[in-house]
Amino acid sequence: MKSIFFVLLCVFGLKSFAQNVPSDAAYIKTHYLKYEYQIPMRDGKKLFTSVYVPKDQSVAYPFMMDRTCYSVGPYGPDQYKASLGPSPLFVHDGYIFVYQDVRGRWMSEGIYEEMTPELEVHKTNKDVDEGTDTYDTIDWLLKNIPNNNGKVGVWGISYPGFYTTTALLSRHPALAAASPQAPIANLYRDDAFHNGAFMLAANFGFYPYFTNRQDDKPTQRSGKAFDPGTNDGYDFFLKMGAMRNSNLKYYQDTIRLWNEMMDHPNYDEHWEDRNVLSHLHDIKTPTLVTGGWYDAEDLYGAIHTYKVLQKRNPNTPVYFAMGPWVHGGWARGDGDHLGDVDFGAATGPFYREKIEFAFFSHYLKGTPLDLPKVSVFQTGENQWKNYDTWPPESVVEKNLYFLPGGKLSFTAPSGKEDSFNEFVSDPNKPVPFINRKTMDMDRDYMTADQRFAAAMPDVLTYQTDVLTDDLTLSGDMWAHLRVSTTGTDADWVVKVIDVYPDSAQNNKWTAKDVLMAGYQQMIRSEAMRGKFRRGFDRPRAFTPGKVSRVSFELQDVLHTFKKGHRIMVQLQSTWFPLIDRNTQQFQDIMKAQDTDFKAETHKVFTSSAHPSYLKVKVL
Ligand code: PG9
Repeated sequence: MKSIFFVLLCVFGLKSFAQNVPSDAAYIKTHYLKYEYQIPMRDGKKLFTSVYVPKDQSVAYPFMMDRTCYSVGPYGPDQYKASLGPSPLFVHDGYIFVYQDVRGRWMSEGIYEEMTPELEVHKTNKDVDEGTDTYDTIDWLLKNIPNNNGKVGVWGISYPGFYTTTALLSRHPALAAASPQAPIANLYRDDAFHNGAFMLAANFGFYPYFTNRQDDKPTQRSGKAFDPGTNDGYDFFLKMGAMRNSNLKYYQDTIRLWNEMMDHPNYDEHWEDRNVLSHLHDIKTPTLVTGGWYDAEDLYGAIHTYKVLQKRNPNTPVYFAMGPWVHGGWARGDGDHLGDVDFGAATGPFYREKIEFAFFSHYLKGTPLDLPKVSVFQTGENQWKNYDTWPPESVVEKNLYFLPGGKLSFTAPSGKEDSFNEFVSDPNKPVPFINRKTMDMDRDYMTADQRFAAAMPDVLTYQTDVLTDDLTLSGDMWAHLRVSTTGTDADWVVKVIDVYPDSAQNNKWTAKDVLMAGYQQMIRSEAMRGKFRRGFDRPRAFTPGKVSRVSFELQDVLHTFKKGHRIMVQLQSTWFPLIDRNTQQFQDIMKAQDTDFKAETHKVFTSSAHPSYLKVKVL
């Protein structure tokens, strides 16, 4: 979803691409006046800001602001956006809408930094970051835009979600409500890497288009998209070979932000500077954090932004909304299905009206609010659930053990034999992450049918007996593996799957060539680059043949495996081209040569001496 399509979505407004949501373009032209400003920041740089003001000046209005790196276009006082605000509800209720190009992007001055490092101390006017830019912007708006009611709301999705989180760091007294949605919290754990494995498909095509300037010269010109000449990413990236060839063959070191990822494969100061979570203290602004259970980009960011805000600011109202959505899926469409999977409810309209609009209307206009702190959609059961905290306090931790014979059970292994499963992992013949040709990280991969992978010799499959009762997983999961390899590094991919019974019927969304009978719906998946098992900042080689522990977090879920279904876990060591290939030799993979990629034999142990299991939270 981070492909050019998503960038276009952000530039021209999520809703203008929406299904079933009529564009407000005509209403906006007749009911709002647009103004454009260059707002001076404390260091003198000017940020380009569009302001849409209701023509009806009989009442005072709050601000709704979106700070973005994806352009506030269209530019020109007579060129209007086709949609304003998080949803049409805001347009028709009346707000002053503010859109700002962040520092160094598009028509704003300054130099752009990926996920601007935030400062804890600001000694001089040169000490600027997104928090100070937001503070200066709010101050200017309050003084220069007439007929405002003195309250500011900020919202944004993904990168704009990060700018919403950093708006909280402004700690401006007029900031009355904020909603960081799928916010990047820690770029290393969100969009760039997953437990040290590089998110290749998501990032490769993004940066050429995203990079429309690398200087302090405002421009309306967009970046130039890279044309791979194919939609077959598996073939394209396999032919590209080692990661260093991305520059040797295509980018020629011209894209700074791409090189920043190539140059920092380990978690280091570069990434700590791009981890905003440590700054989320002394926040007074009521906040609604929104995310999607099937967000392939910033799932970590949504969950951890909520958890840290709520834990470190106990006296501030912090709300959490998670639905069965892809990245940004709550902002458009009905949210009633994803791929072949039917959620049986119009989750999108419900969220936009009863959660998002109600939240901002209360804190910016004083309307009554009856909103639980936590609103989460329980897939499988297909119902909204409300709690005071997330995860719910009533969960019980249990271990789901990988057993001999491909069994998965809450009963620990007992045999004396040091049982294991083994497979040859060949990075030159990697397991595909999706069962179709694509150059992108297609958003439906997170719930896609995994039957295409189950039959592969380099995919291990473990599954429970048929469930005799419904079983709900709620909260985070951890994979605790005991493994060995003949190499000195390896990736470990764990996929948690809901296996439908043979009696399952197709639904109206089921693709024509798919049968829901026996469907293997992925509900959570994660990769771990084994050399980081001691920490993402301290890579360690495996000793060939020696049993090693590899433990890693899979992001939170809320899913009911219905009676008659099975729980399945698939385990593999390549997942291509979602993540880059591991040479399976202990080295800096970003600098590896094509000849470094070697097949190795991996073992996953399933014995009482070396148990492998998922630690899950059962509701
Ligand atoms: N998740 C997208 C992104 C984040 C960080 C870097 C590049 C892209 C986004 O949608 O903004």
